[in-house]
Amino acid sequence: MTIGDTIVAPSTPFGHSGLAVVRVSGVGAIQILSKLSSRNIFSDRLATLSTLNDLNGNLIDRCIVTVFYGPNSYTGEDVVEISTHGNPSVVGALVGAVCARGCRLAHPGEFTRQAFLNGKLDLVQAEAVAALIRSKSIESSRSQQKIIDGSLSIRLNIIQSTLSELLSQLEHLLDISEEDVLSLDVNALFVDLDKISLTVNQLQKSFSLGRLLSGGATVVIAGATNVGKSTLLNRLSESDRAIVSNVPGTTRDTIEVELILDGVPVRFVDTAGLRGAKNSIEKEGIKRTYKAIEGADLVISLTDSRTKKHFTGSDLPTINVLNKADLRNEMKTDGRIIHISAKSGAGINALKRRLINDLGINRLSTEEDYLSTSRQHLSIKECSFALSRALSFFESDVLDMELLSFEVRSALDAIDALLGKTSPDKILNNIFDKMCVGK
Ligand SMILES: Nc1nc2c(ncn2[C@@H]2O[C@H](COP(=O)(O)OP(=O)(O)OP(=O)(O)O)[C@@H](O)[C@H]2O)c(=O)[nH]1
Ligand SMILES: [Mg+2]
Repeated sequence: MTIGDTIVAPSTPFGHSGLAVVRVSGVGAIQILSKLSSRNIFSDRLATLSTLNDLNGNLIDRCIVTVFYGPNSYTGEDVVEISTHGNPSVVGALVGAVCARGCRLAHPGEFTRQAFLNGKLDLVQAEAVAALIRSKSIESSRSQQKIIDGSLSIRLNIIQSTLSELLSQLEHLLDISEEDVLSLDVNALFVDLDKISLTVNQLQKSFSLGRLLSGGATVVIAGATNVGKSTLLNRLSESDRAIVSNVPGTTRDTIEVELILDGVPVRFVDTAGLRGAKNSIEKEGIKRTYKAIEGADLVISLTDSRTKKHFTGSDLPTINVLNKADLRNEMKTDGRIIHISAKSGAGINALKRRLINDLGINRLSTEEDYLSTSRQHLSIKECSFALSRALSFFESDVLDMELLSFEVRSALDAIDALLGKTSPDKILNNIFDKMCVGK
């Protein structure tokens, strides 16, 4: 290790603020701090007021510095956190002065990558750090915080160690005589594998809810022209986001608004009304409506009269909504149709409740652990497939130990990859490069 492996980055966003934090990590972190502050001794984790100067002795700022000696730091290395006044020039001068002392600028996510490489976090926890920073609701951040604390890793490590144990038993049996193999308790082996398979399948199923909590859902409002789609979007978002008029064909482009429903970010998309389009601009608008429907999780099919049909051109879950209830003076919900008045707001809460139910938001719990990235989902699926192939061998009269051992090894490899024990650089780059600089 050289001082050049020491990294620096602002950990707070660029701009004017009360405070800004600059983080330095690596073998030279404390030596650099000593040079900037002309002070040699810093107590571990004790916030200390220090005057920092650049290479030419010019004042940068009077700052609060905190030193975390490795390995008891976020990255596992010596870390210095410097709180300056929140001014971009001060932050720039400080980062420049640290680099002038031999440090280099950190890549996005490099502090967390370092923590991962030093065994402070596994890959599932590192992904949760990124998801926590991106999360749009307190429910979602709490769920990621639980994963950072290790709740999901504990479950995955139990699966990992049980599979390792089973694999070593199987490999041992492959090495010994046939009579000894015959003494194997096949039933016990089946029960153990079946139990792991059950847990793995539960985790695999958790992905749809985990993705919902962190990534949110998209709801498209579709229907004929003039039924009140834009009025509904404005009502839901309590804004004037979309133009409303009694001229059919007012909305041409898709218009998006994001709301948080019980902790889940839901993107509502207002669309061009569906009808035999009169001109090329409207035709393009309608094409975009269909494209929006393709990428949605649910459609609100809106109409404004009992005599008009609901849009049925999609296989997605659909909520049929009858608007302009104020004109008919009726609010009852008949069957699966929800009556609303987008104009007055009547029925909007019932519509929201139905959305929360039909999107699955009401099944979310911050007590549960969810897989939430496609990478995690892919690994757990591989593990689940390998285990179900392994279990299928027990249906034969003679248990093929070699094939069984191969599938248990595949299941174990998938869990190791999920935890980041065997992840190639390409996958690591993909995860850490998407994180912020300074994290
Ligand atoms: N009385 C009544 N009028 C409504 C209601 N919702 C919408 N309107 C009116 O219906 C007309 C059309 O509303 P929009 O929201 O522009 O309809 P749209 O479906 O977006 O229409 P396009 O963009 O042309 O497809 C406007 O005059 C609205 O004021 C409602 O609940 N009650
Ligand atoms: Mg409209």
